[in-house]
Amino acid sequence: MRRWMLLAGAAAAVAVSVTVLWPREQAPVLEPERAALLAEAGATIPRNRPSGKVHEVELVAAPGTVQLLDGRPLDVWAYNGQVPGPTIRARAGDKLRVRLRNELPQPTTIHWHGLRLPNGMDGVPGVTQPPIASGASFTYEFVLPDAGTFWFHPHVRGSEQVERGLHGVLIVEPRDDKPRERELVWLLDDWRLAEDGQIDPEFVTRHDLAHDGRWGQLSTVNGKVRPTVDVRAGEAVLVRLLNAANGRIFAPDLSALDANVVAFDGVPTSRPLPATKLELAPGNRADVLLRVPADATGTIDVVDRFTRRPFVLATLRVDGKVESAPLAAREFREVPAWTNASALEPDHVFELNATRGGRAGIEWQINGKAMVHDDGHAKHDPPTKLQLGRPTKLRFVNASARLHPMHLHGQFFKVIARNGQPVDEGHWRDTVLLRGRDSVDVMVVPEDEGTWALHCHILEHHDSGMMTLLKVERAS
Ligand SMILES: [Cu+2]
Repeated sequence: MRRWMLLAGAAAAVAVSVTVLWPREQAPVLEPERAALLAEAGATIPRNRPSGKVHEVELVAAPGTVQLLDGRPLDVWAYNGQVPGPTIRARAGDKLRVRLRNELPQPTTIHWHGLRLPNGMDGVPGVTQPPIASGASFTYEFVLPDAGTFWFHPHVRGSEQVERGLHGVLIVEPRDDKPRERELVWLLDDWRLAEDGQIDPEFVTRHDLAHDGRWGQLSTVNGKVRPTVDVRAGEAVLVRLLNAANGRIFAPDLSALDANVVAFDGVPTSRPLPATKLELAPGNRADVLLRVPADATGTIDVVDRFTRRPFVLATLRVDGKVESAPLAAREFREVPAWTNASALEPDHVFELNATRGGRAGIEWQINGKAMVHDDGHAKHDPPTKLQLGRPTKLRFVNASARLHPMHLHGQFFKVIARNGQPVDEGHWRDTVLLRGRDSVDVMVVPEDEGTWALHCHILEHHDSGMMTLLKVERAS
């Protein structure tokens, strides 16, 4: 414990260059209780200033064949012929410029999951950009304000395109070059295969919609079933975990290791949070700093325990030993407790439920409305309006018995209550899991203008209508 406290002390000394969010004349005018919430420490998350550097990437989305799972040839759709797609590593403050060429038999887009970026670069077809037709190209370009673990994937027919293999990790490195622990990137996914061993081409089935989306019979780490990863006794390793599955929730058990979550959904936590009940819904990321015990030998299995049938996700093989060096200093972030917000009435309530309708007979809705958009053309009602800079309380009410990981584009939010009980998770999120009949309150300070998607990240629920729009604008 003492070691962490020392680290937290060191963390305060890590300099972050930030931009002022609003020029004084544009600062939001707020009633006193909201102004107090905005004034709470950490209520807005600082951004790295633009560095002036550009990081260029070429991506081609196309059908292909890869050696995956147990090494068999598998027909996929892939970025640059790889599943997972190429890991993009850029630096906070740099501009990322990605030229995407669509060689798929369908239109596509890329959504940059968890990033704070200009609305026009968010990749939501029919809302922030037209879908990119087969054979066409589009260039995404934006500054990376936050160091952390993010990912990218299509926002057109995600239930098919993400499942067929279109997804990749975006790691934004901190601005400084300080030495850090060895890193592992673990993209978690699952696969529903047909009898011929290929990806089952029945997407968004009635069964998927009546349940928690498409759950496959094979789970993988970076496309491999139960990989073995070499570690050394006494070694500290940062594992960047990401759930890219359509529907499956992962709960990796890291209790055999001294493991702490140091960032969640791309933002540093307020302090190291013991990774004892780690749960990753589709879209979630957790950076876990773990220490292999100094006396470890043989192998250590990392077991998934979300369902009643635990299975081994990956095996660590202890090969050699190192002197346990002190952990590198890292940045933690003040996260507002926002305890005074529990008494506030929610500004907006989103009820989640299903009804009969749609192509497969079940349609998922938010407040009684399905937003159908799977062909890349969105039909929707006027968006819910949020005021720029105003701490806003959103309530999700799950009127169904199914799971719904709710994802908000372009902003981070904090969970402040679950089923009426105040909660302080100690970290920000962009995706929060609701179990059946759950009610969850979150606070968000919208900091970027534009029309942002709010949807269930179970891609079958999403593609059958479980999405709505929030429009962030300045008070007039
Ligand atoms: Cu859902």
